Amino acid sequence: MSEQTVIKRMAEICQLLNHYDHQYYVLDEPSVPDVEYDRLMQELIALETAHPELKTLDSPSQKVGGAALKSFSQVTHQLPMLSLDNVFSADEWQAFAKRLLDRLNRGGVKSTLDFAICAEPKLDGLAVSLRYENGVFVQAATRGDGTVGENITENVRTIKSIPLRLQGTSFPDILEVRGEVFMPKASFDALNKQAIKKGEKGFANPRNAAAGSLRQLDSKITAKRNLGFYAYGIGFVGALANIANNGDNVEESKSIDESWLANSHYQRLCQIKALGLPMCPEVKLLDNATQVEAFYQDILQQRASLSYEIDGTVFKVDDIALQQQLGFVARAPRWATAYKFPAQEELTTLESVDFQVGRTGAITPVARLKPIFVGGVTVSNATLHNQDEIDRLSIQINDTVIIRRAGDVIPQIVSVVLERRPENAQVIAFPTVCPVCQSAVLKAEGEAVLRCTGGLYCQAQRKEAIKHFASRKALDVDGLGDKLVEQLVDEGLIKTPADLFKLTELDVSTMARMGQKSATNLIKGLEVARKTTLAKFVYALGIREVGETTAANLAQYFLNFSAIKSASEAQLQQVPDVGVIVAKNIINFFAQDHNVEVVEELENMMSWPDIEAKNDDELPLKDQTFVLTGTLSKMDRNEAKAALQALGAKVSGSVSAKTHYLVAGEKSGSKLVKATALGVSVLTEDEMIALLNK
Ligand code: D41
Repeated sequence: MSEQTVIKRMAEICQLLNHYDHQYYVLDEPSVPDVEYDRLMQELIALETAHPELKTLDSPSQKVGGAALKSFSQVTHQLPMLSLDNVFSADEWQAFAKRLLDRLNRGGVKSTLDFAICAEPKLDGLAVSLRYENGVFVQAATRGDGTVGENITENVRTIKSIPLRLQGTSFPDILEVRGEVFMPKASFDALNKQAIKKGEKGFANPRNAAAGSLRQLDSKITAKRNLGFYAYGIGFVGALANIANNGDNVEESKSIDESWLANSHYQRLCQIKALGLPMCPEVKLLDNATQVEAFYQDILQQRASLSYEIDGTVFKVDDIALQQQLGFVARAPRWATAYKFPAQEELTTLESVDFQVGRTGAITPVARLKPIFVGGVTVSNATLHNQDEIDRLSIQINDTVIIRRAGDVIPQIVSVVLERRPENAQVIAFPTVCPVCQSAVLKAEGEAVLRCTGGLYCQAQRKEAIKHFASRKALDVDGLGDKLVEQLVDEGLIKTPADLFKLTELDVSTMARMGQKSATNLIKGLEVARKTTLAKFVYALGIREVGETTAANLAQYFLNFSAIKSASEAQLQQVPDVGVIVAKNIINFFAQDHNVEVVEELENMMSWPDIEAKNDDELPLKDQTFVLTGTLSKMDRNEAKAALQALGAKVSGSVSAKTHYLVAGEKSGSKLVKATALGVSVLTEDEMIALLNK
């Protein structure tokens, strides 16, 4: 690179970083994901290292963190607040550990990594310093640039978990506690729901919400925000001069300053905890560095079910004497590092949009993205849902977009970086006819989705209907996956679900890429699937908005299939969970000639027992609403659901104030958080089984 190019690139990066800083720290409106910011910063630092003569005094690399706002007074930290180094992989952690060892070895202190490590989740909040004098909370400051922060005393005073007076009597005159202020996930969700209700746009994530709440000039607003705090370390510790002047107290106050401090970081956290300050319950003291990877994996597993947002783990050499040996580089201690999780947000471009036709004819725009590694997987597609969503994002083809993949949640497009819209950006045009069967498309009043009107004439809808019919929760046809359904339809062997039962082994085995064994398996699977239950059969028909629960309710209410087929709209509405719309959908389904034909064929080829009427005393869980979440170990979720429903319980998919019980399996996530917040009774799997057996 020529010097001219370097100068130009550095200026470009500085301008971008300053711009992002302003958006992030001043306006609370982040415009690019953190990784993008970090990448630019790394690039700038690399260029500055290679060309020190080009480094400017006001370079963004010189201020880690944002400048203090004018409206808050400034606080100079008595001891600077350091920053944390990052590693992003097992290899990088190993390299960090090796550097640790080399340095300690050089000093002749340690030759193996056999020393304790304090392991902490890395909270995604804001670092603050709390100052206590004579046990009384007197000041709180943001980290700011590490040297000077903002005075946020009045706001921090409103955080319920932060004591305004320390417990006990054994503490130094002056004690600074460092930790992270954060907003619990449940509070964040509630706050955003409220904001959206009021037509405001809400915060992008819990960290921004915490930052926004701490930066309120009116602490009454902060007080309503339900912020949390976990201590991660100790800052300045010392004796008060005015007490030292005061005769008798001299000896006493000197006896309890630095000497109060334990010589282990973990013990120090416990000391702070004993004074009444919150300590993160997941913090663990590891015997040695070999346990680091396991802690990281363990916390990564727990991530979704923790009540607070984290973006990685932090590992610290526990022994303070070793910490002192290791010292600092620039602003970060050599004895600690963050070991971060893969980024959950990344930038990529929207290359094109395809339109998929679903089982009910809904036409869904699917974003084809330039493949991008995010949240631990490579993402190349994301749903755009419907026109409303496209309008909301104001997204166009060739736009730069932010993709988020958190945990096992399907990837979503969070927003568009409008300032990067290229000249060749193209408005996304919806099809005017069905892309599969060319039938007319229609948008029902009050609905956001566009639908193909082709019904079962549309090959896409037919395929989806058959896939649904054979799916696990429906007839669960062994040996019949989605790919095979597509092939059977494409080769003209089947047109309807009923055609499945007319297939012969010969038909199937002569198909392309089909072995004799698979053919035999499929025919066997179909033979087994002929015998089913009324509820599964009704569900398998794929009537719009008739899910498993509704199908089971219909079966339980009408007891046989003829009664369901011939029920009136009014009768249908007597069934639990069936409202006007679902009742109309059912009537509509049985009014279509092609459906009647297929259903009659199926009735002749399949069998299921009628259901015997139950009286109320056989339904001990009548009117009780259950929600299942997490992984159950003794029965599968569908079995549990069916068993609960058989006793009259309602099983719902989402937790609300009307939920009676949440059954929480392993790795329960947001539903458990919500249920706890709403005071819903939580049952373990064993407790549910006990209830079923009672
Ligand atoms: O949970 C955190 N975000 C966290 C942040 C943590 N668990 N420990 C931390 N430890 C430090 C040192 C090692 C410098 C005392 C930190 C931070 N620093 C930190 N947070 C923001 C800047 C630095």
